[in-house]
Amino acid sequence: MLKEIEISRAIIETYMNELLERLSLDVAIVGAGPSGMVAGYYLAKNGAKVAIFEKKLSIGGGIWGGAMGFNKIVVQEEAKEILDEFGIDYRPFKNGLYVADAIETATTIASRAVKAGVKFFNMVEVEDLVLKENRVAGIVINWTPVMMTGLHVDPLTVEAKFVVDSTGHGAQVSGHLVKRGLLQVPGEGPMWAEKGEELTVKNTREVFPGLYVTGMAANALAGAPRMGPIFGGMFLSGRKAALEILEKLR
Ligand code: 48F
Repeated sequence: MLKEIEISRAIIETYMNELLERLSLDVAIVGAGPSGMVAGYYLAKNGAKVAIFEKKLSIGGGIWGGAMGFNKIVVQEEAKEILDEFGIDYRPFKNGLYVADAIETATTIASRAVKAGVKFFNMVEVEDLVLKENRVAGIVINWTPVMMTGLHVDPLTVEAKFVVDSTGHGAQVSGHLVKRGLLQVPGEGPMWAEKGEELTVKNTREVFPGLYVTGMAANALAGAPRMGPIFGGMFLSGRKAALEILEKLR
C-alpha cells in the first residue's frame, strides 16, 4: 500500500541527510553553468567533497539556449578534449570550430558530474560569504523563493575550504566582497570572442584567499570581454580551477 507520508518521509530524510553530510565541504561551487559543472566534475572525480549550489530550478546556466534559442553551442579545437572526456558528440564546422547540441551538453555534463560524486542543490541561492581572518570560509544560503519574495528569513551556512564563484556575468558571489571594499569587479567588457575566450581561462584564479572565480565571472572580475555562445573557454576555465584547487587540497 502506498502511504503518502512515507513518500514525504523518504524525500525529507534523504534530502536532509545529504545536506547534513555536506555542511562541511572541500569545495562549494556557486552556479551550475558550464564552468561550475565542469569544475565540480573534475574535483569530485579526483576525490574532493564538492557540492554545487544553483539558485534556479534548472541547472545548466547559459548552455540550454545556445544562442538566441538556437540550441547549439560552439567549441574550439583546444577544448574539444573536454567534450571527449564527457562523451559529448560534436560535428566539425570549419576554421577549427565544432558544434555540439546544447541539450546533450547540459544533460551529459550534469549527469557525469552527479555520477562522479557532485551533489547539486538547486533552488538554493548563495546570499553571502563566511569570512574569517581574511579568508573565505564558506557560503550563506537561503531558498530562492525566500530571496525572491524578500521574506525576513535567516539563512543557513555551509563551510568550505574553497568557494568557487561560477555565477556567470554577474559575478554575484564576488560581489559580496565588493560591497565590503575587499575586491573590485569592474564588470565584463563588450564582445570580443577570441580575447574573451583566452582571458576567461587566464583570469580563472584565486581572487581572494579561499575564493576562486571561473567562467564569465572571471572575466567580469578582470574587466575582460564577453565572448558569446562559444563555450570552450568555460570548460577549460572549470577544469583549470579544479586542478589548481586539488593541488592546494593535497
Ligand atoms: O551564466 P552561467 O552559464 O555561467 P558560466 O559557467 O558560463 C557562461 C556561459 O553560459 C555564457 C557565456 C559564453 O560561453 O558567456 O553566458 O560562466 O551560469 C551561472 C549560474 O549561476 C547561477 C545562475 O542561475 C546560473 O545558473 N547563479 C547566479 N547567482 C547565483 C547562482 C547565486 N547567488 N546563488 C546560486 N546560483
